[in-house]
Amino acid sequence: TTAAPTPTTTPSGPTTLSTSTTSSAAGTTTSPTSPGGGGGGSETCPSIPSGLGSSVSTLNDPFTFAGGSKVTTKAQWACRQEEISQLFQKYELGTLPPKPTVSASLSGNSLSITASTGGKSVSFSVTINKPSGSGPFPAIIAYGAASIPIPAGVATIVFNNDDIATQQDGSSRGKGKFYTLYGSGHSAGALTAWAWGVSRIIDALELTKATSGIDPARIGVTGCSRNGKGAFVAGALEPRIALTLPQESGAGGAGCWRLENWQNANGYKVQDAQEIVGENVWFSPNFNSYVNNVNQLPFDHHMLAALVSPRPLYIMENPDFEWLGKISTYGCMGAARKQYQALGQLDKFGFSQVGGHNHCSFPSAQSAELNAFIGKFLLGNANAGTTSVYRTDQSYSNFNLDTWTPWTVPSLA
Ligand code: MCU
Repeated sequence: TTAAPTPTTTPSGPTTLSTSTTSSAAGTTTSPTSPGGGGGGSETCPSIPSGLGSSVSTLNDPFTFAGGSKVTTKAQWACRQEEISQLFQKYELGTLPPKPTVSASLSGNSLSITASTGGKSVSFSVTINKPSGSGPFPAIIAYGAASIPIPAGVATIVFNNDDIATQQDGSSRGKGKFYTLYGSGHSAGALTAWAWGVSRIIDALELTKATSGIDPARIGVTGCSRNGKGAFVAGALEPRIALTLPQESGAGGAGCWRLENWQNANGYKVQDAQEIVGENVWFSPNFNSYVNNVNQLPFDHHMLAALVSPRPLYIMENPDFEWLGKISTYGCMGAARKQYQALGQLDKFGFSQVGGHNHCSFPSAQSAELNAFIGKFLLGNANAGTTSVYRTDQSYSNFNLDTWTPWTVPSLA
């Protein structure tokens, strides 16, 4: 086995401003849209360099802006979240379009949603399975079908994500309703297109909240495996998601590209960036340019969790399937946890890796943790149990998280 590589630094490129912000020499004054709701208020955000910046072989420092300045406050964290979101969209996920015009109608347990923009429109519907009683209830949006047990008092909204963006194999590129609306050449990969779909479901729940019996302010999202990657990205790109529950998402979800490569260099057979872009259309075609040298990326997947923070996040992984990258997900989410630590929000972060079960079959060993997260953050029960979780049933003696995270964790004011 080899130790974590030493970071290499190359000078970063010229700092020009991103197109979506207004510039001044001093930086960019925005009220950060705060993908993760990390801060708030008005803050002068540093401008985002147009280039990739320094190559780094360890996990990128989430607390340093691409331009080099440090994140020391929660308001700056909100700026950094906006930067991280733009970088993810540019190099890996593809662009999340702005909100289209949305209309919605309820018929029984079916919620029909129409999204229109640029003279085109698409419609899709989701099924709402509600507990008995009048509500309003919190709800969990399940990609495909829920493969976690949903507790009493919580509705399930079944989202046919494949209808929005197909994920058959490489030939699915540009297929599905998202691409009907935005064009088959749109940069978004399927994960981004599905997150867009989740946002439209929440738009529709806001429009119908007087009659739906669902509280749009208490929405969770889940999915397993490929759909777990999807649930994670939805939580990252949609700040109205109150609880993000990715299950066995593995590479492209809870795993880090750099750690997957490290595992493979140490004799494992783990899904990595090069393989993943050939297998399916989850990512933007723009990502193809970086899969042979992931050290160029100005982020890794611990920073997908940065976008979710400080909103609650509970990640379930299964170490029995080597392909998922058990050390990668454990290490990557260990780095993710440091971001919640910096925010003083460790009780909103859970990572739990427990084996002894099939892929996407929820083990009872995780029930107390899952119920604590759903109880506390969707049902409003403060005494639902402990939600500060970082757990594996494995032992990784040759893995040292600190060598992979050679940055200081600030206490953000
Ligand atoms: C863990 O998610 C994926 C994985 O990325 C793929 O390589 C594999 O083919 O399928 C997994 C999955 O979605 O299983 C249902």
